[in-house]
Amino acid sequence: MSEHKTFYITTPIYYPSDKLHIGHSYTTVACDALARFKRMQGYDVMFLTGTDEHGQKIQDKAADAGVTPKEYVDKIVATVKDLWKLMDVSYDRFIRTTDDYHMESCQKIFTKLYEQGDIYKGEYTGHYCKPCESFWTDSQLVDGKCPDCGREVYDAHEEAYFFKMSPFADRIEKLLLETDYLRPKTRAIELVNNFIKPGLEDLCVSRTTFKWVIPVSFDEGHVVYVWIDALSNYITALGYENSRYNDFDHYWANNGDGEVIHMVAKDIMRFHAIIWPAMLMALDLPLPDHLAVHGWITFNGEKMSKSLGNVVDPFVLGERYGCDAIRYHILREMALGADSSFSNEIMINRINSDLANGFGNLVSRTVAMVDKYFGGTLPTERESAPIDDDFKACVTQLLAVVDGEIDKTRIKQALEAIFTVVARANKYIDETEPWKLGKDETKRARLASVLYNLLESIRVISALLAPFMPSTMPKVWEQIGASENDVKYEKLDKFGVLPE
Ligand code: ME8
Repeated sequence: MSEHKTFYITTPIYYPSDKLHIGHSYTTVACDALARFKRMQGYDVMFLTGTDEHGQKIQDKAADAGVTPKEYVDKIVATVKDLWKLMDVSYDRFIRTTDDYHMESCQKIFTKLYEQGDIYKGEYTGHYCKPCESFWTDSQLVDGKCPDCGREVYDAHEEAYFFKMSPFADRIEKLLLETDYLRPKTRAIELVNNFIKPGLEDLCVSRTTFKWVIPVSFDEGHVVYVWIDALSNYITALGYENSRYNDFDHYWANNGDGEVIHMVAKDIMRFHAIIWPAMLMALDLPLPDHLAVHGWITFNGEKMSKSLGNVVDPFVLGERYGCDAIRYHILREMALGADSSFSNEIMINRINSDLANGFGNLVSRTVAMVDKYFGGTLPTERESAPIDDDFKACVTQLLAVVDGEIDKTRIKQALEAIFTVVARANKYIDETEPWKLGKDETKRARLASVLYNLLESIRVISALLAPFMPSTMPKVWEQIGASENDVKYEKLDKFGVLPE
């Protein structure tokens, strides 16, 4: 891997209509773990998150609260930033769609698409779901209700601008079916069958009825309707069509020598799998490399959501269990594509079995034995045994396995691989029975070898876990006497790095 490869990763920009919950924390923490892993590998990383602040719903919420929309979102955005601090999220940039530079770029993008003929003026007739802020056509409704949340929709008619999607249908179909853009790819067929095969419908991209939005610069009374405003954040935040930042060529248009990944949940897959590529094609820009789509965190079988009100507050959990335990739990439970149900019980079991009994036990037993038998420093005299070879191989091969999973955005599988080696290390303790060796004066060299091998396995395991549990691992390094240098990426497929 070249030292200069770039890695750009984004979360969705969340609606600051209410406080965020553990579902939003999942996507953000998953992106954070990937960003940290890539930084550890030496990539030049840009990790973007932010908030999507316009729209009718926020306008209404602010009115209910008796404050201006800006006052309303400012307050929530402060809690969002507090949450990412609590969760140890190492974002490099935070975009707010109310930032001047974004609004200006978004207007320019809209105007450019209009002048090129990709956006035209027409009349909108359809149905609107307020909680989801989505417009639907007749054919998209399910039993006359919103296909996403199942609630009532309202009839809507008005003069509006449309983005012509059909010219891009073939390219999008190929992108979904023939490339590694969509992860997991199993969902590509469903998208193609539901949205592309029936004929890609033009997208309504303006409204006239609400005020808390970006105005269309060339037509007073029209405002940019959500998806152009929201999706363009991924490039305006790098400086596309603005002078606030100058990173667009570096992180986005750095063709072939960089990677761009968006992560979202399935609720907004369609926008990122179809509309966003179409916008980029119309703007004649390179496409992102991957769209990683995860399922929903559910609670009693239903999607956890602000509008359903069945949310788990990450602040409460964080204070009770600590941020790393929660990070570990959500990352370990959720696989790309599938839903994952949340309960305190599952979380506590997971923390007890993997973190306390598995990894915690490995570290505390090993460190206690080094103390008990050797006063904290191993003698240099050693004696290896054939049984060591398989164990060492397991440890030195782990890096390649984890790298492979991370490259495919398979975080759960990466953690599973690491915990297989945790179990293997605990098994090595049972096999070598150091407590018996400790009773026999003639076995001191053998005992020292066993404990050294265990310390080495902990060095590798903890370094690989650090992107997922960033605050705990430095404490482990202190306990095993590992320096910053010992836990560098280049040293994780080697054995014998800790000082003898
Ligand atoms: O959709 N399980 O914002 P949003 C897992 N502003 N992830 C969940 C989740 C759950 N129960 N609930 C929310 C928007 N999420 C738009 C996005 S992007 C250009 C614009 C996460 O506040 C998940 O990542 O409704 C989902 O896609 C996102 O929050 C939706 O956040």
